[in-house]
Amino acid sequence: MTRQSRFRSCPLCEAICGLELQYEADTLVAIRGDAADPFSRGHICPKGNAILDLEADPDRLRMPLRRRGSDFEEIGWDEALAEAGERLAAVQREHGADAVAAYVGNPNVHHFGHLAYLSPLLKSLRSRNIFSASSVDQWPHQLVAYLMFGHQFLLPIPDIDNTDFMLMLGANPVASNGSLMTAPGIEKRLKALVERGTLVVVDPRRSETAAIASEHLFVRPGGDVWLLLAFIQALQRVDSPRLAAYGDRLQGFEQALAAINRIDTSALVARCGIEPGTVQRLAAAFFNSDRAVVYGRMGVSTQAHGTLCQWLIQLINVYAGQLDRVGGCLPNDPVIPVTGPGTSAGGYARWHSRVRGLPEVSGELPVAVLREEITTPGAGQVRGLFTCAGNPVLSTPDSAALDTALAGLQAMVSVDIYVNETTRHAHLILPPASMLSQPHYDLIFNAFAVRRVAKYSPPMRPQAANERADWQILQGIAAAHAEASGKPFHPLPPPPELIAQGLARGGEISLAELQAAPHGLDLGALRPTLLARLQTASGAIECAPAALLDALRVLDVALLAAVDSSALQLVGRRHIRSNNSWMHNAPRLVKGKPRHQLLMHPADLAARGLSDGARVRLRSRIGSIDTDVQASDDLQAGVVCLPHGFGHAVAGTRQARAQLVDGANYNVLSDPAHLDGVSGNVALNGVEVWVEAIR
Ligand SMILES: Nc1nc2c(c(=O)[nH]1)N[C@H]1C(S)=C(S)[C@@H](COP(=O)(O)OP(=O)(O)OC[C@H]3O[C@@H](n4cnc5c(=O)[nH]c(N)nc54)[C@H](O)[C@@H]3O)O[C@H]1N2
Ligand SMILES: Nc1nc2c(c(=O)[nH]1)N[C@H]1C(S)=C(S)[C@@H](COP(=O)(O)OP(=O)(O)OC[C@H]3O[C@@H](n4cnc5c(=O)[nH]c(N)nc54)[C@H](O)[C@@H]3O)O[C@H]1N2
Ligand code: SF4
Ligand SMILES: [Mo]
Repeated sequence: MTRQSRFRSCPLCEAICGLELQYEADTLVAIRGDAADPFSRGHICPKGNAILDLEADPDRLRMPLRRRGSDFEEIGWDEALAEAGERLAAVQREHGADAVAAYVGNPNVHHFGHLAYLSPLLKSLRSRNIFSASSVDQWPHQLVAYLMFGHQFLLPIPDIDNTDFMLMLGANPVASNGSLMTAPGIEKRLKALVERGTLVVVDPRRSETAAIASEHLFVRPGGDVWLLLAFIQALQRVDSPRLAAYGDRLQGFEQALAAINRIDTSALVARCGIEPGTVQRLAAAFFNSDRAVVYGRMGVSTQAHGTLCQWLIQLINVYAGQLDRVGGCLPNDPVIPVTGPGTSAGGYARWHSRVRGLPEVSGELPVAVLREEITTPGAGQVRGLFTCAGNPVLSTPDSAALDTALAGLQAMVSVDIYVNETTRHAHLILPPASMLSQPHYDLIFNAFAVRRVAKYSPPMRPQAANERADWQILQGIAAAHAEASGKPFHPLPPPPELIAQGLARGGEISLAELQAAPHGLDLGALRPTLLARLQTASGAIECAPAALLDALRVLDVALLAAVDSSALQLVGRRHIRSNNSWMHNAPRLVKGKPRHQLLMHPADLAARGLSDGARVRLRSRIGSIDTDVQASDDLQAGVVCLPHGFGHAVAGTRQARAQLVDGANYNVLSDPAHLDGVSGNVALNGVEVWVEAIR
């Protein structure tokens, strides 16, 4: 049979690589990187190939399931959509709008049909209890962009291909392929940077990225805020001529510097493990580079001072004149605008969670409170849950308690392709058709890309009669919910029309032009647009938001060393063959040596009489898991490292291969009270743990 190549972008991670999918009739038979994609130029990682496994997976749901006792029965689409809407509406009729919560997971941003059609459903629900994976991830980035630039998506992207000096904190793009910097084939880009300039990585582990960097600095988990404060203090030894370029578009800069200068950073080594001399050397090197950027990601966001860290990072870039400058960091201005008129600028503290009173960010509450909102009685208690492409039982804190709480819900409706740790609690599961049968445009990742790029992905194969597209399911539930609640419902047009409308808003390129370029278009490098696009009330960059000055004032003055000396600090890691919690059913990705182990420094092993390979119990303040240790010199002593997304051996799931994968759930240990104080983002990293042998 003849093979035909079809092209689209990969929906599995931020890198949005171009894929060449080879079909025989409408059967997918092979995948490779699309060499003609001007952005990814043939790059592909093991996950991209594992789409073959996802497509063929016998455990993948094809029809809706309805709970019957402890099992599920298959039902038809019309019945499933009507029942989903009615069940959620019934809870709200009895207990009020806030009694239904929603949790929206990471894959939503990778599918146009999810992202664009979720909002009518969430609007119909009108609940304050909206949660997402953003509050175990990038909230500090969004909040700082909102407070400083007036829009949550005015995110400065490091100009990785044009910079000469990059200070990278808490990111491991060689394993993660990027993140808030869409840069396919990033390892090559970083190696090129190391060849022409300097890449300094700050991480408690000598990560895969640290291993290829010009320099690696071990930092104490959660200690970066001190490093960044000392860095700004050191920078000020030199006047910055470039600062003047911002003119009156800079508000509160002197005030921010004064607040920073009041902080005593003399105990730097005790606080973050880095010598003051090192900081001074780096600050000088950064300042003396014509094109330089500081970038911080997961490791500095999902920790106790996430928002302060992201703020200080932007202030450093401003001080050196590198914000909105080629070779520094600049927001992308994508062909479908994500900022400006008609977009949601974000928000902060417009309402608070019922039980703990934590502030809203960008219209959502922190997922750290989901469990308590379900289990704490009273008016507004959550009794129903809608999840879409999310697995909070493995991905969010206090997992064991959340797992129990989900089992007690009055109604739970999930849009998902698997019966997994979370959806096994649902009363209804509605599985969208394969993304390969759907049109796609990357609304978000084009906006975070290191170049101005655009690509329209058409359906790779027709949608079968018994399949429903993601957008049809979300729209179907929204319509049924509206009808059951006596509200009007206005459907959106199908995806291609909506994409065309978005492109028309940008006014740069049409859908027809994109359709004529199946490998995508490269429209050039990042360009300075931030100053012209600021959405703050003052029209200037707000350098001294009150919430951040307050947080700086109360920055913990107690030295971390005062804590229990037998405790270790737990941090996470990603692997090139992992995708959060949900691709462990793909044989291509799970073959080979196990990767779930707790990495531990030999000195920490010896101090506990443990040897490499031992079975151990890992305890935190709120939970404990059993796992295997592996000795590693790549860690600082006192820090242990465990990947998240494991813990599949539980009853009631339907993922036969994943069930056999070794590894326990990290988030049984993560503490819903250990948060970034400003945003409420969970401090997944730097969790205090104790390790003991299992006898
Ligand atoms: N300890 C620790 N915890 C972490 C992290 C960490 O570093 N350490 N990382 C955090 C981060 S950054 C994130 S983004 C979150 C992710 O948290 P989540 O988004 O909650 O979890 P995922 O593992 O991405 O689960 C995705 C879900 O979507 C389903 N799915 C996959 N494809 C589709 C599809 O096309 N349609 C639908 N409807 N469903 C689909 C999968 O079956 C799975 O149920 O985890 C966070 N949790
Ligand atoms: N292969 C693979 N790729 C992925 C994913 C995946 O699961 N697997 N997930 C995707 C998702 S949803 C996201 S959000 C991105 C995340 O992508 P990245 O932001 O690159 O995240 P990580 O790979 O978790 O790297 C975080 C690093 O921070 C370090 N760290 C921990 N605590 C601290 C600290 O206190 N200070 C400092 N300076 N560093 C610290 C960790 O050791 C780790 O090396 O990756 C995406 N890409
Ligand atoms: S790097 Fe990301 S986008 Fe590229 S093939 Fe791998 S999973 Fe897909
Ligand atoms: Mo993420």
